[in-house]
Amino acid sequence: MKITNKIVYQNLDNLFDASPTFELKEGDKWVVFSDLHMGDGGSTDDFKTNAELFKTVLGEHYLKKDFSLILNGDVEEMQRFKLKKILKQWEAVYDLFDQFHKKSRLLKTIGNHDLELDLMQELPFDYQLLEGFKFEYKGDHLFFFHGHQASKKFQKHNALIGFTLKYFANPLGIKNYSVAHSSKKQYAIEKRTYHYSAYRKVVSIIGHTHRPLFESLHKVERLKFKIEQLIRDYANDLKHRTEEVITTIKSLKKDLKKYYKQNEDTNFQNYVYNTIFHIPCLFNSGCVIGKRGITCLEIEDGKIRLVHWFDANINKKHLHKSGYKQQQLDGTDYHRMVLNEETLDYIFTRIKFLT
Ligand SMILES: [Mn+2]
Repeated sequence: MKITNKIVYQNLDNLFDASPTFELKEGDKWVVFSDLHMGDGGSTDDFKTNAELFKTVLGEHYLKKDFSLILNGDVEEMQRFKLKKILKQWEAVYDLFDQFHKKSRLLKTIGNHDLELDLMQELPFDYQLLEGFKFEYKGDHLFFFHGHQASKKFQKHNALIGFTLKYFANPLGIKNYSVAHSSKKQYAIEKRTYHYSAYRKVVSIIGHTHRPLFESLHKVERLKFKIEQLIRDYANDLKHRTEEVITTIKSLKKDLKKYYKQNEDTNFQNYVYNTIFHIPCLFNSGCVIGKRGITCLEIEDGKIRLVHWFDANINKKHLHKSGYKQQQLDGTDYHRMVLNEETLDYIFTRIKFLT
């Protein structure tokens, strides 16, 4: 069976319709993490590197500030590790999840690396496991799902295996299916989700590709905008004519050039997904296992933010970037940096007028 884009869109539509809806109220605070890939704590456990950072940020920042928690898939790395070992190794993390579940709220979606959870008679935790869900905000919708549902390989696998056995992965090679390192696959998944979301006039929030997106913008565009903005500030306002701003512009330019060099195979023109208007309908929380730290999305007081958390001992150069809101977590060397921020009202207004 050939999987066409049309089939993928139909499946996303089915998922949208089948997903439960929760109301997002003006004062609600949510943080979205995805792709933790928790393992057994050994040398091949990708989660291990940022585990302390993650635990601290979750417990000392978000829990204390009364955020509710969204875990948007691939929390457990069950393709490579036994669930029992994961649960035991990261007991402290599961304790934190439990605290969110009891104190405020926790919503967890399934990813392609923890699909087997769906087969279990009884989950090892108290909170529900959803394939997707929606937030209704003033009549508009934010649609949360992990993102593998927009991949053709995954759809093909589902179609072949059928419903009851769809998650017995091994024989068809879905087991080692990972898009995190393939630029082309990442782009195809983003593009389909972008077109679907624009058509449906919703904001989709995914993970899966490990690539943070804000208003359907990839790092490349976000860096370009940031550089332009700093130059504009520098030219227009004397108080912005500082060494710090000059250093930041230089370092952002360097980042951008480096990125182009590392991804020569990629057509960056395509990052705007080939539509006449750019629709801010796709967001991606990135991942918890990033080399340079953790990215996440925050939804607070009607705003959405892309946030980067990092350890200043490892990523000193981030400390000197201006033009970004930064904040140190008390008693730690961990820093929170806001990469982008926008109101949901403005985002949905643009979606309404531009689609
Ligand atoms: Mn995934």
